[in-house]
Amino acid sequence: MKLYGFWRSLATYRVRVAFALKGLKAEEVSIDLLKDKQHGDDYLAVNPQGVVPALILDEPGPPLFQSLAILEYLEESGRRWPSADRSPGQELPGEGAQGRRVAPQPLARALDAQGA
Ligand SMILES: N[C@@H](CCC(=O)N[C@@H](CS)C(=O)NCC(=O)O)C(=O)O
Repeated sequence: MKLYGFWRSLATYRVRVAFALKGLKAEEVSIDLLKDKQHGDDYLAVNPQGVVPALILDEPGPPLFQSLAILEYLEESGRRWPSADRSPGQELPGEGAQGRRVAPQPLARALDAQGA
């Protein structure tokens, strides 16, 4: 799958968290909102709404956009949460941390972008 997004986009972040929790991987393509790239013809061909995120599926079909619709797709396509069959406190080693570990990434990217 290919995820179009941007480091400071909260809607993209929401999808990234869902991917991390489900143990899924997507190739990420950055659409630089600071340079107005979301309104370029190339990206409008992917998402005519001109916002991120957008998700290209591995299977045939149009791109998905709207972060909550993407989360719904992940649920409906049968991809289960890693700990769905376990109670809190019975997670396998690393499962709980899997979701939490994504938090520092946008901050690190923001600091990189600012040359900090
Ligand atoms: N309801 C949409 C919101 C999408 C959205 O507004 N994305 C922002 C970034 S978080 C964006 O692309 N803004 C660029 C613009 O409005 O030109 C979703 O959940 O996907």
